[in-house]
Amino acid sequence: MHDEATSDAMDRRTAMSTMGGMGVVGAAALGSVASATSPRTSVRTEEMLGWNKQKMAYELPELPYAYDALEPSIDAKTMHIHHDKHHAGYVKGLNTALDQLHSIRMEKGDPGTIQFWERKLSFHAGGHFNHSLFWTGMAPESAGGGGEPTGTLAEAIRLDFGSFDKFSWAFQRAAATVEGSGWGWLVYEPHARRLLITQMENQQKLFIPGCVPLLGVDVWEHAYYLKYQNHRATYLQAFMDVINWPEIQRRYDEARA
Ligand code: MN3
Repeated sequence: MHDEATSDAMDRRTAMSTMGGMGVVGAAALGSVASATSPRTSVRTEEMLGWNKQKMAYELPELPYAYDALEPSIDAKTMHIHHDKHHAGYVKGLNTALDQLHSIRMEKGDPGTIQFWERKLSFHAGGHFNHSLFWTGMAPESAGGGGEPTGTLAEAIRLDFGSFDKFSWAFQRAAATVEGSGWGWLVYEPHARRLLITQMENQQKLFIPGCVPLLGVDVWEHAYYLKYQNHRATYLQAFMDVINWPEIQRRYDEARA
């Protein structure tokens, strides 16, 4: 949609450092998506990120539930377009960027386009990893989606934000006020060993390097406009009803291991 213009405006240095942060931690966070309550308990990292070693390319992972499973919070039509078109587009863009950079290294491309393709790489890799975390970070209410976290994650949220309600408010406000297209995140900051709420613009900008993404909500208009139009805050409220807290707890445990 706005992918071309917005991604090109990015500083390459930011792109690469952010890419490194999200790439590594994104993959780590997806390391063992399987959990006792996850609908697909045998999913491994390679399957989740759709990395095909034979083809040396990424493939679009399937949704871990039916397209209409998150109704009424997220409608089936939005899920179809979002997953099959938008997420698929990021996977395609990521593979194209990797191919182009490979060609340049093989002296079959124009070295003058390296900055262009590095920016594409950062943007589309961010898009692919973000969405992979997004789908698996949600679950139908019938499968335990929504409610509040329990255990060590609940304790950490109380410690770092005061209470679950204060966290919920701050997380929704941060996501609601992302300028333009982007994401709201709950992340683990490994140096202070604490939780942070952060904003992300586009698919990668503003993300703090080293932080481990735990819970992300997509606030690009394509994520909510069909059902909620311009009411981003209402969409965010509904998103809280389908958060897969056992999976977020699992990522939190993995980040601290
Ligand atoms: Mn999206």
